[in-house]
Amino acid sequence: MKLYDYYRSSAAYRVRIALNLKGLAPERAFVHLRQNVQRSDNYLALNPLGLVPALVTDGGAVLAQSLAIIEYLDETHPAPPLFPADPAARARVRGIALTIACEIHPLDNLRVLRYLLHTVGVTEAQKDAWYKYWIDVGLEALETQLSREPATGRFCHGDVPTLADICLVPQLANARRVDMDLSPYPTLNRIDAACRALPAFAAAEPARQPDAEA
Ligand SMILES: N[C@@H](CCC(=O)N[C@@H](CS)C(=O)NCC(=O)O)C(=O)O
Repeated sequence: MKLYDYYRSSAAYRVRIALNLKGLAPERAFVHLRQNVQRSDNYLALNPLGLVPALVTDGGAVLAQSLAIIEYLDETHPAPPLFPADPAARARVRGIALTIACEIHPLDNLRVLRYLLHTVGVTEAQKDAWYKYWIDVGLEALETQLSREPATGRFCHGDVPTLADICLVPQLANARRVDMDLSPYPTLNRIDAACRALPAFAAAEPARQPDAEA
């Protein structure tokens, strides 16, 4: 397998965590997002979305979308499972993951921020406020949900890491990178700390990747 990755990509960070949990170490290629390599002819030929991550499977299929890639890894390498067994529990885990992957992350993607700055013409300060606003809206809802639902355990769902945690940790890392105040989210912070204490999560952190920059 080959993972197209970028250290600061939170969607790629999700896939790195899942690979580590599964004990998989594919070949890696690094796509420098701030230098716009995702829009190069070579990369677009591989992944017309122009986004990372992409995973080339052992069979040569090119997979895009981090959640689809993680489900593929879970189906092809079932241990340890990244979802609980019960259908309602699985839906809860997917719901938490999708709150992050659909309701927060796309609004703060690099291409959206660039559009706001260069086409809409907002100031840097307005762009930063946008970025933080959508993270806060999503995290507030997640904090309420996770703090009151009994299914929440040491991790987002029970005491074993799932896809929900795989999405939460990179999103909080993005928030910390822009110095957001995360104190209103004690449940999310507690789960984040429990995850980051695990070697699979720790080894996936942006600063520990071969393409990391200061
Ligand atoms: N929904 C996609 C999102 C992928 C995505 O947005 N990746 C970002 C990095 S986290 C990217 O490649 N951005 C490049 C850009 O915006 O130009 C997934 O989960 O894989």
